[in-house]
Amino acid sequence: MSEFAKLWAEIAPIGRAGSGGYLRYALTTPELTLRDWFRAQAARRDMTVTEDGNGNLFAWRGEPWAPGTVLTGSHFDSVPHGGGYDGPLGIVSAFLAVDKIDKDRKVGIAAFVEEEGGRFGVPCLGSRLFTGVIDPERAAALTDRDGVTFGEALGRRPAGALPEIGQLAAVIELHIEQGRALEVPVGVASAIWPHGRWRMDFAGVGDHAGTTRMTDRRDPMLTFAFAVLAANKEARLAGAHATVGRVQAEPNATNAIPSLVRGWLDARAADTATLDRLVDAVVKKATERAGRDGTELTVTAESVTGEVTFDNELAERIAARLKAPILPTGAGHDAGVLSGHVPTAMLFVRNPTGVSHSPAEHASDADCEAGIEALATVLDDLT
Ligand code: HGY
Ligand code: MN
Ligand code: MN
Ligand code: MN
Repeated sequence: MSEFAKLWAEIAPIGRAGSGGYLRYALTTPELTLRDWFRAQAARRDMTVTEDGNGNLFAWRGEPWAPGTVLTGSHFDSVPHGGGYDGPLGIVSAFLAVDKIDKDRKVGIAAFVEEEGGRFGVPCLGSRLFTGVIDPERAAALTDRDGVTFGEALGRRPAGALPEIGQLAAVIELHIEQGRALEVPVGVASAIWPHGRWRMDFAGVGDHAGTTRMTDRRDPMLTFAFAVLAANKEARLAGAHATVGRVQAEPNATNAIPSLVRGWLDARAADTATLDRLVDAVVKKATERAGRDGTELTVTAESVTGEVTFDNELAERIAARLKAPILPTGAGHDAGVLSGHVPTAMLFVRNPTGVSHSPAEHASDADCEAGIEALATVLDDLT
C-alpha cells in the first residue's frame, strides 16, 4: 500500500455519513478529529504545530513563520455530504510532499478553518480572518444552525490579521479539480471566477393552506420559486452560474402558507461586471414579482469575492516545469484569499467526472500521487 493510500485510509472514515459523503463541519467532532490527525502527522515529522487564534492550524518545518517560508495546505471542512477530497487532499498531499523535499526547505502546512462556510455561512472564514479581510467581531458573531456562534465554537475572540503573513515567500494550495476541464493528472490555476452568496428573504402572510382563497394569498414561496427560475434563466443568458441550494420556510408546515421563505443565491461569473449584472437582474425581476404577489424581498450580500488572478509569473513557471495546463476555476479557495497578500499558486488534481460537493467526488490514487510529486517539485524548486 502506498504512503498516500495509507494516509488516505486513516482519514477516510472520519466524518463519513451513510450517504458516502462527509459531515465535517468546522470545529465539530469530525473536523477536530482530523486536527488531531494533523498534529500526529506533524509530530511524526518533528514539525512544530501552531494555531493562529482564528481557528487555523499550522505545522512548520523549522521556525514558525520564518522569513522565506513557503506555505501549503488547504482545509478539512466539507459541505454537507460533500466528497472526501475537497480540502483534505491538499493537506494529505502537503505532508507527503514535505517528506520528499530537501530537509532544509522552510515549509509550513495549513489547515484553514471554515473554508466551505458550511457551518457559519461565510466561506474561507479562516483565511479571511488570517489576512484581515473580515472583521473579527463580525466573524465571532456568525452563528450556525443551532445558534452557536463562531466565537463560542472557537472558544475565544478571533485574533484577526497576522502580520507574519508578510514573511511568507509563497503559498501553494493543491486541490482536487471541481470542473470538467482537466484531462491530465495535474493542472495549474490561472484565476478564480468572481462569486458570492446573497441571502434572499421573501416575506408574505402566513395563512391556512386549505381555507385561504388563491386570490387572497400573499405567498412568499411563489415569489421565491419565480426568483429561482429567474436566476437560472439569467445565468444561462450571461454564460454564468447560479444556484439556490439552500432554502428555509417558516413555519415550514405542509398545511400552512409560509410567512417567510429564505433562500441563498450562489452566483458566479468569469468577470465582476457579468456577475453584477446577473445578480442585479435576478433581484430586479424577483422584486417586480414580489410586487405582484404582495410579498416583500430583502437581499443581503453575505460574502462576495471579486476577480482572483493568481501570480502569473509563478503559474507560468510552474506550468512550464510540470508541463501542465493552466486553467481557471469557478470554485473559491483559501488560496484565492491569500493571493491578495502573498505570491500564490494552485495545483489541481484531475477529477475524472468533475463532480464535487457530492459523495460522488473522486480522484484516482495515481493522479493523487502525481499531484504529490508535482507539489514536491514546486515546493523544492519553484518557490
Ligand atoms: O464553494 C466553493 O467555491 C468552494 O468549494 N468553497
Ligand atoms: Mn468546496
Ligand atoms: Mn475546497
Ligand atoms: Mn480551499
